[in-house]
Amino acid sequence: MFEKMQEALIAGNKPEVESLVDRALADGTPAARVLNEGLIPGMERLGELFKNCEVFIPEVLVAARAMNAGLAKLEPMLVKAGVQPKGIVVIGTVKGDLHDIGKNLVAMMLRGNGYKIVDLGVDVAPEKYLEAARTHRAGIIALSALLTTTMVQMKNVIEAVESSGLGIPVVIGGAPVTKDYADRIGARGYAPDAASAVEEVGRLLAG
Ligand code: B1M
Repeated sequence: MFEKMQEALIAGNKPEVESLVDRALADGTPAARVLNEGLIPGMERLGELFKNCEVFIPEVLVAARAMNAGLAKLEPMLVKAGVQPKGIVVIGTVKGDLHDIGKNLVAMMLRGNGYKIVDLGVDVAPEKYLEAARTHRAGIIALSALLTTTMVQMKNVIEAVESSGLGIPVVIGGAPVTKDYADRIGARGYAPDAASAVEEVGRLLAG
C-alpha cells in the first residue's frame, strides 16, 4: 500500500493519494506511519528524480499538490482538538523560497502538540515575521528554508529580531540547514525534522 501511495504521489495523482490515505486510515494504520512510510519517502524519491532531471518543475508542483492533499487528510489525526495553547509560534518559509511542504509539516506537528500557529506562508520578508510576532504576542519564530540560496535569509531575520528588542528565540530548519549553520548565524534553536522541531520549541519556550 505504501509503495502504491508513493507511486501515486510521484505521478501527482491527487485523488489516488487522497483515496490511499483514506484507505490506510480506515484500515487502522496510524497517521504517523502513513506519513513516515508513505508520503515522506514518496517526496524523497521525487527529490532524487528531480535532482537527476528525470522529472521537472511542473511534475514536482503537481506532486507537491498531491502531498499537501495527503497531509490535509492526516492533519485531524495528528492534531488534538481543544487544548489550551502551550505557546504561540510564528512560522514561515524565508524570503525568496517557495517550498512549503516541510514547513506545513512542522506547523501541523506543533499544532498537534498544543501550540497556536501563525503561518505566514512562503517567501516571507524579515519584517513580516516581526510584525506577526508583535501582533500575536508570539513566544517564538520558526523559519524554514529549502535552498542554499535562501537559507542566508535566516541570518537577516535573526538580526532583525535581535535589533527589534522582542527578545524571543528563533528556531530554524529545512533540508540544507545544519546545527553548525544555526550556531554560526546565532539561531537559538535548530531542528532537523518536524518531530524534533516540537521538542526544540518546547525546550526554547521553557527556557
Ligand atoms: Co525545489 N529544490 N526548487 N521545488 N524541491 C529542492 C529543495 C532541491 C534539493 C531539489 C534537488 O535539486 N535535488 C533543490 C535545492 C538545491 C539546493 O539549494 N541545495 C531545489 C531547487 C533547486 C528548486 C528550484 C531552484 C528549481 C528551479 O527553479 N530551477 C526552485 C526554487 C523555487 C523557489 O523556492 N524560489 C524549486 C521549486 C520547487 C517547486 C515549487 C517545484 C516544489 C515546491 C512545492 C511546494 O513546496 N509547495 C519543489 C520541491 C517539492 C522540491 C523537493 C523535490 C521536495 C521538497 C519537499 O517538500 N520535501 C526538493 C528535493 C528534496 O528535498 N529532496 C527540492 C519533503 C519535505 C517533507 O521535506 O521540506 O526537507 P523538507 O522538510 C523536512 C525537514 O527539512 C524539516 O522538517 C521537514 C519534515 O521532517 N524542516 C524543518 C523543514 N522546515 C523546517 C523548519 C524547522 C525545523 C525543521 O524549524 C522551524
